[in-house]
Amino acid sequence: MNLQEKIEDLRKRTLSDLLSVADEKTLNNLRTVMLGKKGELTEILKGMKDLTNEERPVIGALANAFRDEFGAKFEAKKLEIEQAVMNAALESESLDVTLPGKAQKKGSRHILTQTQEEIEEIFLGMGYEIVDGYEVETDHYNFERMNLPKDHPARDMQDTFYITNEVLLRTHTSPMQARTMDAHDFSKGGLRMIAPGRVYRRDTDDATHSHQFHQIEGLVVDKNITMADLKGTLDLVMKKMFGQERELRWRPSYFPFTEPSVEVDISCFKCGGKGCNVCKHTGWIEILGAGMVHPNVLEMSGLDSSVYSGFAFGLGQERIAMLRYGINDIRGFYQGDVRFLEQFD
Ligand code: FA5
Repeated sequence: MNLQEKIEDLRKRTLSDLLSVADEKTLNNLRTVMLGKKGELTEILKGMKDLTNEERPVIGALANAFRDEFGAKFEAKKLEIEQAVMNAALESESLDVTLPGKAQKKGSRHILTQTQEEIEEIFLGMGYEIVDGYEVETDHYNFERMNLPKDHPARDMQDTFYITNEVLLRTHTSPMQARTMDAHDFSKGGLRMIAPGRVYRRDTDDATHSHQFHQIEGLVVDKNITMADLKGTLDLVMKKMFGQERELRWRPSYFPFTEPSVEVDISCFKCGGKGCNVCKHTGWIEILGAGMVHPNVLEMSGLDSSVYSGFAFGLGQERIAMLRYGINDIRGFYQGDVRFLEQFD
């Protein structure tokens, strides 16, 4: 076979191979077999040097024409393959926009968090600062600085989870009274703060009690603070939370860290005051404890109790949420049941 025939033979084979190629890898292989370093056409072109002067331009022109023809057909085939790959991908990834969608569940803040933020908003509006406390507290701040020395019988009012003799889970947010008074610079003016947070008690869980719940502590200390300031403040806050028509009852009470002390009850949300299982047949639900800061508590923070006075209160956050939303079992807050929580989105 002379060179001219060899080129023609190679051309026929290659072009027929090109027709049947269906993927890019085989296509590239074909090009290497043809035009690579040791490719068939390359080998033919290498043999050109042995041709006569008359033969060389003829064979050269033939080889070049074939190379151009191959190049053009190669590119066309490549495009065809790419198109086919793209079409297959589009086909397999196609979306049926008429199918029903999957609804994304939207999270929301817990009802206790919403209640806390609402109360914070009211106090912020009255110029109070909001402070954070420690759930793991010392006996010193939880009890001693609250006028409850080690052997004080009133410690039994708050059954305690102790971690060591000196460290415990705080039973109330009141230790924040001592901590904020210690940190406050009274030469620059009085103190008004609320301290929301989680507290722990060895209480038996029932519809209105939990061993772990939330309180919001409030404290105002300045010169000339009186019981009237306490009553006015709590009246205003409770009416903002529950509406003007709700009844409040102020009862004399006892807390070692306030003198005098009061407990504030609100008429039962379930029975409206007639008596039921929620209010233990009294018609009232205790919602907060309060009083005038005991002189000992002020003195322990280095304040002169003949110059400074103050009021303090501790709100039960769950009780407030229960009253506002007619929830009759406190355990609902902690069980994470979305059917319960979704009602307050
Ligand atoms: C106290 O904890 C005092 N530190 C409150 C206080 C602060 C008085 C400042 C004076 C000055 P008491 O134990 O009554 O007080 O709790 C306060 C409120 O927390 C109660 O009125 C009630 O709403 C709520 N509470 C008490 N125990 C539980 C419980 N086991 N589960 C849910 N809420 C509770």
